[in-house]
Amino acid sequence: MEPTEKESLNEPTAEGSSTTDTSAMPKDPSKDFSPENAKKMQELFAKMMKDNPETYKKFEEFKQMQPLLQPHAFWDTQPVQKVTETMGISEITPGPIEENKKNDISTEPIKLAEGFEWCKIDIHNEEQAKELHELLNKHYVESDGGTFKLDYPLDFLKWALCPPGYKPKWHIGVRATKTKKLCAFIAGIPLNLTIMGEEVKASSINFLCIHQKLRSKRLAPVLIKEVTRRINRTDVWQAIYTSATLIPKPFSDAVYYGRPLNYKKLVEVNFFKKDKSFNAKKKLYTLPDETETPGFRRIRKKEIKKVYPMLKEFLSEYKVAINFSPEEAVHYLNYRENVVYSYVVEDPETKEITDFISFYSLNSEVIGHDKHDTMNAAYCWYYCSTKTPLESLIKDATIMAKKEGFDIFQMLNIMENEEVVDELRFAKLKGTLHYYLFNYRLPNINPEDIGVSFV
Ligand code: MYA
Repeated sequence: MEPTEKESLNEPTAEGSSTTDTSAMPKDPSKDFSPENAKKMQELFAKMMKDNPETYKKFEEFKQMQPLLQPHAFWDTQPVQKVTETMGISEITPGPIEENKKNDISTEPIKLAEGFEWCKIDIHNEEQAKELHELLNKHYVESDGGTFKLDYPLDFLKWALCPPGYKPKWHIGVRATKTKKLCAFIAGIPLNLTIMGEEVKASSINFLCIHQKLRSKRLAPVLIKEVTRRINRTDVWQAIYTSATLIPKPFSDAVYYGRPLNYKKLVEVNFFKKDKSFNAKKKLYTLPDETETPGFRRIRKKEIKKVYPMLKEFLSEYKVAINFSPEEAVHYLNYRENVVYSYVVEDPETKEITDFISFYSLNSEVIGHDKHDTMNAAYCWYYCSTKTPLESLIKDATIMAKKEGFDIFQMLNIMENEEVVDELRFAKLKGTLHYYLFNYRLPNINPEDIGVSFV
């Protein structure tokens, strides 16, 4: 606080000075702006917050949401929840924010800036698939310091973008008219959700990417409007998406956990900092060579049929969950080398399938390292358990991931994941992933109420 302001604030009023001598009275702490008092007030506030974890949580949420109170030229025009709606001022009834009709949606593409044109990206066309792969590898998500860059192999992209019933028209590219170079992309993928018990036909949006040279030119809103238009033309009005960027307005925020599988390498690539306890930690993170649950083994394609009803039942418990069709379950959950790794527990006596767990593979390029080119990460995908405790299932998944050559097993604190992190020696990683719904009102929910995973 500036001294002038402090002095003027502490000045006795004309009225006060003429009637009472306040010099002997203790200062009103709310008007004492001395550094000592500020420190005291801070300590008092911290103690108050510690004594009231619920209030503290609300305060932290509020602090985090501060940027959302700023104007958002694009998002303020879209049917998404406003931050003020979920601050507990009024009750929220889950449901669509606006109702529309397909025929009111333009059949014409949104206008692009001069020098750019829309194009369809056919991932099954080798040339176009390579272009997309190159755009994403060069310009998609990288870690803070630029040390790691996610690497989406073509097989992975085909799997992620083309589930049964996928819409080729929702894989949208932007090219420079002159050079025909692909410089931006966004993908819509159909999916069904269950939100608070309601079945919602929706889409998920992923792989929004703009060439670094074209950033901050308001191209992202144009891509988002075009994918919205194309999706709306098929009579779908809701979408789910995640992003590390905070925009109006997440319905939940999840954090990442990582279980080192190859601790030495993770330290060498600087994913974990080396400290005095390196040897102790290396020992601590050692896993058994073989899985421990009797009957834990790789899934056979025909067994997805058996897992499907179990998984559907399991996911129906979550407030926001994916609602797989049988065909989607085969696509997303079957074992695919280098893409998805899926396992079941077969009861050794009854031969019944009782549990299921899967993870997907997503490696990062390690930039500028002389010994390592990639860091191989396994990401927890879907699971359901009827007999085996989740802790044992995830432990066996980490053992399999280690055997398959992964360096780390990562997961968000969605589903029941947080329950096992301490016991299985997961470390909290940096970063938050915000979960969003488009055109759907929903009170804030906890990550453990989410049953949708993203790649
Ligand atoms: S999340 C992955 C996002 N991609 C990356 O992080 C890759 C690297 N970054 C980039 O390529 C660019 O920085 C991007 C922004 C493309 C992200 N989600 O063009 P701009 C808003 C939504 O000048 P750029 C994923 O793929 C920003 O707040 N909006 O910005 C899910 C501002 O709006 P406003 C975002 O930096 C995507 C405006 O864009 C994001 O050059 C889900 C500025 O535009 C973001 N991640 O490009 C998309 N980042 O002024 C929404 C910035 O209002 C889908 N912005 O604050 C919605 C549902 C649509 C379908 C509905 C169907 C019913």
